Amino acid sequence: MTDDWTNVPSGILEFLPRKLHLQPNHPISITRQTIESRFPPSHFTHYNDLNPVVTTHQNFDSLGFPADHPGRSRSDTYYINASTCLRTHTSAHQAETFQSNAKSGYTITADVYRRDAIDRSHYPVFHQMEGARTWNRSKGDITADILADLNAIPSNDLVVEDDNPTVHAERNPLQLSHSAEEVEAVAAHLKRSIEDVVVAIFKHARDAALASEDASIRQEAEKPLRVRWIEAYFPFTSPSWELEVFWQGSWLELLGCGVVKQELLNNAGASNKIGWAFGIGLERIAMLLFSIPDIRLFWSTDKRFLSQFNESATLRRFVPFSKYPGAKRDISFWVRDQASAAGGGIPLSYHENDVMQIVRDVGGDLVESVALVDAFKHAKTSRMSYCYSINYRSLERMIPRSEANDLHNAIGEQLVAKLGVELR
Ligand code: FA5
Ligand code: MG
Repeated sequence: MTDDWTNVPSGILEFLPRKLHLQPNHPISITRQTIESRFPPSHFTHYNDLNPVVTTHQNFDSLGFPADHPGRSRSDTYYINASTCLRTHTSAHQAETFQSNAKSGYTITADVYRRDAIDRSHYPVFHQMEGARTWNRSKGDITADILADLNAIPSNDLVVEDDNPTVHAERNPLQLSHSAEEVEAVAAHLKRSIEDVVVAIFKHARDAALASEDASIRQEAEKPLRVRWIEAYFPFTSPSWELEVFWQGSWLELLGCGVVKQELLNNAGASNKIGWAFGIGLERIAMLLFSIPDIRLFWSTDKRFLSQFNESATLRRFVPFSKYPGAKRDISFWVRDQASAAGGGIPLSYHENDVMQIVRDVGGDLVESVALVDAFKHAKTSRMSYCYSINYRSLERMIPRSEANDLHNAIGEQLVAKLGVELR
């Protein structure tokens, strides 16, 4: 099953059975249920147990990703072998679900896997929810039907910044087979549906904040929510958008969405349909909902974390248990030049995500963050030097200094063995 394209470490495979989105009283599961409740079973099937191992056809080709798209590279995606990977997004299931789903809409919630940076909001496994809704075009003029469905979504008083036209010839084009009128209607239905989710989420988050004993938290919750639509690009939708919220001083991307490419629907045997799709990151929503400060906490099995969430009670903010001190250690190394690239599985080119993976393999959840602090080229040898600062901190206990040193030394040894670098 494995081949020379395989790059999934065994540590990553251990996440597959966890299914946090199905674990009772887990914040990811509560977040899923909160969003699903805005997409009623009259129109939506909710899929929650699709296999994370998919073909590269499902994850990329069926969605129109070009052959040279960077997302396909072994530095970004976990491959089981050359034709099979761990899904990098729930969109991997769009084509098959458009084909098999009996209702006009669906949601798909699932764990997704990406080789990525290490910090408080990035983890190699996270959860997404895909949502889609279609209308049957063979019925003739369907614009009126879409607008009737739009009016059935509860109205709200959320003010959303939305400065761009629905369609823009260069930046966000209409598809050839669509009329401007249909797409205006589909886009309006999409945006209202998602705004309805955001209003529901933030109503819970605000109620929880207002119940806090901390006056500054209550005060912050009184401020109006700032939300904006911006133009985006995805190979499988056009026009496309992202929704951002202003959170703790900066804009945070919550989701991507758009009008589904007709080719994808045609290939799924649904050529008579037009519709929208979105993909939302559940950890980001859950962090806002419960004010959870670090993405690693979702994987904690510590009772002090898990016991704080109850799906049948009013939502409460997470109260951090004591914050243990961290230990920062720098590591610097020379990257060997191309000419001396050795065999033994050492990759030909240096990629930062390979460093991140080694740090994760050795340090696991004891690593809070990894940040590049310095990079320069040697004037004579042209070799590159990199320095990373690794912050070791457990969410559950105090890490002794000697343990941090041991981890740090082991990471250095692995960098030498697996990437062929020379420690400085
Ligand atoms: C996608 O994954 C598209 N499949 C979304 C989509 C679906 C577009 C359907 C159009 C139609 P993107 O890579 O931007 O897009 O991820 C979507 C969301 O997942 C982000 O907005 C963010 O909320 C979340 N997300 C992405 N990367 C991470 C990460 N490393 N950690 C946590 N959340 C993430
Ligand atoms: Mg994005």
